Amino acid sequence: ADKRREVELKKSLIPVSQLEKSVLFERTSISLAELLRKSDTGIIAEHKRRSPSKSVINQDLNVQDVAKGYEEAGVSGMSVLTDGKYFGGSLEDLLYARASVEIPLLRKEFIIDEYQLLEAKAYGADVILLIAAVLDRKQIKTLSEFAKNLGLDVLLEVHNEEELEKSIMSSLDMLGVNNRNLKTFEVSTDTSKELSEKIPSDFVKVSESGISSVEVIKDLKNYGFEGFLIGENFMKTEDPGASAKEFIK
Ligand code: IGP
Repeated sequence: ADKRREVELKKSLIPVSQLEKSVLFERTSISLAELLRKSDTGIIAEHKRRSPSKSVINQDLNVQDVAKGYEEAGVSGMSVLTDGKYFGGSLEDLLYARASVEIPLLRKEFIIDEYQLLEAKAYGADVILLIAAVLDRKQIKTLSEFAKNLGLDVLLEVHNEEELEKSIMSSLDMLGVNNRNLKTFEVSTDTSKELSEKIPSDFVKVSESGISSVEVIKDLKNYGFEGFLIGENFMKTEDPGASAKEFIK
């Protein structure tokens, strides 16, 4: 309900008609799913200042430098946290990243309303995240179809089999398994491995969170994963781009 009110508040700040008139609304999105299918590096590097599980990760860097570093390293895409309350991000972060790089950008946010998808498009995103843990099937359908109509790719995130089963539908491009248990904050890439065979092969499989080495990526590739969402492991260093490069070379 809090989130709704926040969205409503924003609505009164920037009317939909104005969002739709923004320059970036006309920009042709790049499909991250297609890049990953072409077996690109597969790394989706995240900009994350802080998190509920770790508090401060890195407050000192500016998002433009982080974005440029990631792009230079050769990542497939970048995830930008726009949630302010828990992660210290903002839509401006997304806009600054868009102004700095060409790679596909994921708006990382708790999305519950179509308005947030219009914002994502207007601030330069190519991909949006939907989290099965907080949405029912009908919401996932409405939101993913709305995103597809805006030309955005959809990454649907699950934690378990139940969430996966209720979510499978053709308006999704990528299925992400979050290795972090949102209740206990425990992280295990076994979650990805366990769910991998239950994900239909027409979706690009993405493994999210707690990925800390190239070995882990190699292992996950054997289970059919083509995308690897990595935040903390890069952001905790002074030069996230250089850290990403270590995973790609
Ligand atoms: C990145 P990590 O452990 O590499 O920092 O994780 C990303 O998967 C994580 O930030 C994340 C997330 C989310 C954040 C995954 N799903 C949903 C906010 C909301």
